[in-house]
Amino acid sequence: MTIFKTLGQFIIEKQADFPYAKGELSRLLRDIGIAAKVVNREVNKAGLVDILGDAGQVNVQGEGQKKLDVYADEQFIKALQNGGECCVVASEEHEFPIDIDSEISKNAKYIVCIDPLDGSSNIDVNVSVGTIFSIYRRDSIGGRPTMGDILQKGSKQVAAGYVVYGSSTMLVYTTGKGVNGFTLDPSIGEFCLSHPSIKVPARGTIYSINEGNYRKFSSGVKKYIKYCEEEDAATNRPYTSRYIGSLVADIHRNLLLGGIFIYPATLTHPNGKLRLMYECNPIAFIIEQAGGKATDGRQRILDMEPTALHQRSACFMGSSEMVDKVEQFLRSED
Ligand code: AHM
Ligand code: MG
Repeated sequence: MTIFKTLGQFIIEKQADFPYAKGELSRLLRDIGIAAKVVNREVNKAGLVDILGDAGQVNVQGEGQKKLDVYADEQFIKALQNGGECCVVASEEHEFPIDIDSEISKNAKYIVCIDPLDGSSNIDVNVSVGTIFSIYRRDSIGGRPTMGDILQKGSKQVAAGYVVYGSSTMLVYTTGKGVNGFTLDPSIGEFCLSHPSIKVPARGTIYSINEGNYRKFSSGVKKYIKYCEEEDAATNRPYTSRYIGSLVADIHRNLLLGGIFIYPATLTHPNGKLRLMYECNPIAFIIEQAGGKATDGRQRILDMEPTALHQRSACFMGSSEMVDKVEQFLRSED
C-alpha cells in the first residue's frame, strides 16, 4: 500500500522553514485546508441540493453573488475566526476588511486576503471553480491592525495558495520555498502530497486569454495573439488556445503544462479585471516560486504598491520565456 503524506504532516515537517517557526502559520494553513474541504463537499453536491444559482445580493464589485460565493465566504471566515491565528480577513465579497477581534485571536499576527470562490460564473454549469488566498504578517505592533498592514506589496506575502475544485480537488501552496500540490483523497478526507516541487516549464504551447475582448486589446496584445497563431516549427507554433474563464483552473493547467495566462487592460477595464490583493498577488507568488514570471506587462506584480483593497491589475503570468515575449510586443507599443 502506498503511504501518502498528508497536508497536515507536510505542513508540520516544513514548519522549521518558516521565519517565525512557532506553529502559527502552520495552524493557519491547516485551518484553510479544513475550510477548503467543507467548501469542496458543498461544491460537489451542487445540483443535488439548493446551492446553485444567485444569492440575490450584489457584492462590492457590483457582481451578483452566487449562493456558493456566499457559502464559501462564510466557511473561510468562520475557519479563520475559530483558528485564532488571523487578525483580519479581506475578502472579495466584502467592501471592508473583517477585523477578527476575539479572545483567541488577540495575539494573532496574520492577515488573510481571499477570493473564496473564484470563477463563480462557472458554478451553475459544473465547470471548475477555485479559492485563492494570500497571507501576510502584520507590520504594526499593538492595537488593531491597520489598512497599511493589509495593503502590503505582494513580495511581502509569507504564504499563498489556491484550491481548485475540479475533476479532483487540489490545494497548491507556497511559503516561499517552492510550490507543492496536494490532491484530496475523498475516501480518507485528506489532502495528500501528489505534486511535490512544481516547476512551470520555461516555455509552453498554451496561451489563455479571453479573445472575445480582442477588439478592446492594445496593439501589443493583438500582435502577440497573432504571433501565437502563426506557424513556426522551431517554437512549436501555432500555440494552443485554452481559456476556461476560471483563473485557478486556467493557471493550474498552465502551471503544470507550461503556458501563459493573460488578462490585459482593455478599453472597458483600463486596469484589467483581476484583483491585485487576492487574485494577482497570490498567483504571482506561486508562479514565481515555480520558476515562472508574473507581470502587469511592464512591472513585476509582486513589486506593485497597493493603494486599495479591491484594486485591479492587468496580468501576464506563466512560463518565463512566454511572458518575456509578450512584453517585447508591449514595448513595441511605446
Ligand atoms: P470572479 O472572482 O468574480 O469569479 O471573477 C474572476 C474571474 C476569473 O476566475 C477569470 O479568470 C475571469 O474572471 C474571467 O473573466 P472573463 O469572463 O472576463 O474572461
Ligand atoms: Mg475571483
